[in-house]
Amino acid sequence: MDDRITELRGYEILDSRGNPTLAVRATLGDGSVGLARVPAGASTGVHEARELRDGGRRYGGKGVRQAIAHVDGVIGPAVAGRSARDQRGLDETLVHLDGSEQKERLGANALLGVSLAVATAAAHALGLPLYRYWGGSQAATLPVPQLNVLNGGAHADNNIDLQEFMLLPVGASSFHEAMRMASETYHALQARLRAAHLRTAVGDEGGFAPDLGSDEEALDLLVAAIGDAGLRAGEDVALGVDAAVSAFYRDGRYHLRERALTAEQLIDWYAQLADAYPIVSLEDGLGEDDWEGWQVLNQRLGDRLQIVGDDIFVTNPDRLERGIREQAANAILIKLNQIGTVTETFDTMAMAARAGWRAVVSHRSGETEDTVIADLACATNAGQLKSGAPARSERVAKYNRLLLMEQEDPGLRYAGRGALAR
Ligand code: 2PG
Ligand code: MG
Repeated sequence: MDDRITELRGYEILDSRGNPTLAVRATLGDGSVGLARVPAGASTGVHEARELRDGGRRYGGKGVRQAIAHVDGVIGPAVAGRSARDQRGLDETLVHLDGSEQKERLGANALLGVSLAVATAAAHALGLPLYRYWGGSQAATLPVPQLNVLNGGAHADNNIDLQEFMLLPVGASSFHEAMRMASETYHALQARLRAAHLRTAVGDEGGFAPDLGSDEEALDLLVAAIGDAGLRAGEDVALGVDAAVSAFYRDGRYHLRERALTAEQLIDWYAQLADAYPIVSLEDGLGEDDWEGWQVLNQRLGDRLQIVGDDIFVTNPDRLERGIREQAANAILIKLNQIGTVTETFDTMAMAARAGWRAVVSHRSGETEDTVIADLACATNAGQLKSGAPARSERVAKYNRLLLMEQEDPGLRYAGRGALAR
């Protein structure tokens, strides 16, 4: 088998918001091909690896022609002839070639496109699905989905402070049962909104953004919808929240819609919500640089909630190491494009696992039909995958990939509630 990289080509395609993004095709000596499509965030953390955008008027400055030129003209020639199976060697070369602090020189989007395209090509060359190529016989777990079905915060024009309310069908016995529970709840929620003459249009991730008066009202609505679907809130379907408050932090306070709270006050409010509702997971409860606040948050609520860091850790091993040392959380959100290569992502996940932390593999708000995160979640036995509502094809594509895997591969089991236990 000739698994040497013979060609890398970048292409400009569109993401789910109609913004340009990068597709990369890797071709190997034996003719195997791998195609990768790169996602893009909206509420991006300041410590993330930087995607390269063209600027100017074209596509409002969001074009990716420079990133493509880097794939075709810089990275391609530099890695031609390398074995596609040496992912670590490839990714080290990419990081070295780029040489900048946050991968802004060649662009994290260019680097990730190449890293993923080569991995996919290598899997094809070996005749393996990507999750088996990555995870071997150890890949055994289908993740609990975190489905964002209701939105507030910066993602919506209503009176809700928290950005994402998610369904976690922890009580299901299989992945397809989990998706049925989630979909039935989603439709029950839609019916309730309709009956109350509230808006049922959906946002970027397929969740509703009704004009509700408060976060508590949103949580009441979700609990009611779970009941309408004939399910038990907490037992069958639990709730998760992404507060995403990084952007609201200024001068020692979190400036929510109608209140300005200190970290301690915000934590008090989370504790009240956790008492009153079946919430099991809280993401980005505090800001991306509020390390002290995170410590308090984890001390106060870490024994009853999964405390997930997204913007604070940005899938970065250095930031995660600090988080583990300071016991700032007990779980990490994993986004490939926050760090920029497959190997660094695996290293971060391995570090989290060694510390006994949980990992939630995640989409971005700007997505494509690419399903690589489904394979990543399964390959690493992460146990959880956040991919939006059970609506809009770029979200459902990931869930569909897992639904097919479950039916085709008897070696895979649904993680269930155990994914959240320590
Ligand atoms: C988040 C993500 C995905 P974005 O905050 O977790 O829901 O949003 O991709 O816009 O950063
Ligand atoms: Mg988040």
